Amino acid sequence: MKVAVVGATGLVGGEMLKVLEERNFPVTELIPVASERSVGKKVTFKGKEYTVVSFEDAIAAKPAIAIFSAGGSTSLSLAPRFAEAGITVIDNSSAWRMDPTKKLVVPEINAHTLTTEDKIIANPNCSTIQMVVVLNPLHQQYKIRRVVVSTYQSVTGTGKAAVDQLFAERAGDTSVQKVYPHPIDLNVLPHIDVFLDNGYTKEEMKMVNETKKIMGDDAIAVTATTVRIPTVGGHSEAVNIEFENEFDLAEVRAILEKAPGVVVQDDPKNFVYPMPVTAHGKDETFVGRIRRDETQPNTLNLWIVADNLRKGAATNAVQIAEYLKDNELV
Ligand code: 2RA
Repeated sequence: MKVAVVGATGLVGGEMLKVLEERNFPVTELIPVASERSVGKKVTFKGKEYTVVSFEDAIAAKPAIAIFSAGGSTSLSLAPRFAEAGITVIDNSSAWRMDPTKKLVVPEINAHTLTTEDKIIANPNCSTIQMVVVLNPLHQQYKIRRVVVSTYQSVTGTGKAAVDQLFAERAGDTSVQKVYPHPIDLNVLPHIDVFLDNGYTKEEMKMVNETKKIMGDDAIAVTATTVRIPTVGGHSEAVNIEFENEFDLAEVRAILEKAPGVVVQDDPKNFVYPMPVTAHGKDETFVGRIRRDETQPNTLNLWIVADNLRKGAATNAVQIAEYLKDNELV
């Protein structure tokens, strides 16, 4: 299958290439694509060098699938052009996520809704994906009423310049370009993406709105505080979940142990719980610190960690591509 990776020179684009390779996606021809200033650069895939081409050349090459990770404005202008050329776009930006005509897909939850008519498929926000893969199986069993989530997000979610800022600060180098309004090393920023009129950030509202759309239930109340921390391995989330129905803690554990894409790491006595350093580079979502909220009925506390460049971006996109291929939708 001919596959284009749009934004191939970025942090997520590079991870897309790695994940396509590791999962042995049957790429017969790889088309790395980027904006004019990166055309001609080289990327490596399966030990071979490929030259980055322009958007126009990529459309002319007619890949079956184009995985986009090139920012919202590029997606808004170019995804429809790829789609019109018959190319199925899997888009990692926020451009199409809340468009009611586009599906927002986490394969473990709603890939079964995809058809050949879906030419632009939205990949959700990283912090939303890792939360919903854990929430969904519990929602099926106990029906979620309300979720309160606080995140601890890796600088890799911002991109390479943010990783450079963190390590430059750590090395005492003040010459590096600053992507955050404050230092990030030895600091915590309660601020991800832009602030909106309601006092929340766009990242927080993504968690609220995308969760309802992916899980297909507008009645789930979600409130979020999203925070950037000086780590690179993945995003962590403290999640408080109130259910309509009673639950049994052993049954919760059993449900999560069986949940696709989820790994339970919950043995606090032996210091076993999910962490960014252990989730880094992995495709799964890790859950631990599974315990009852003792302050009110039917309420659970969890700690969820995933590599945001993997399940939060590249892995989820490649899993969508795998579903399309396996079900002959491309
Ligand atoms: C972040 N959610 O971590 C973003 C990346 N999509 O900033």
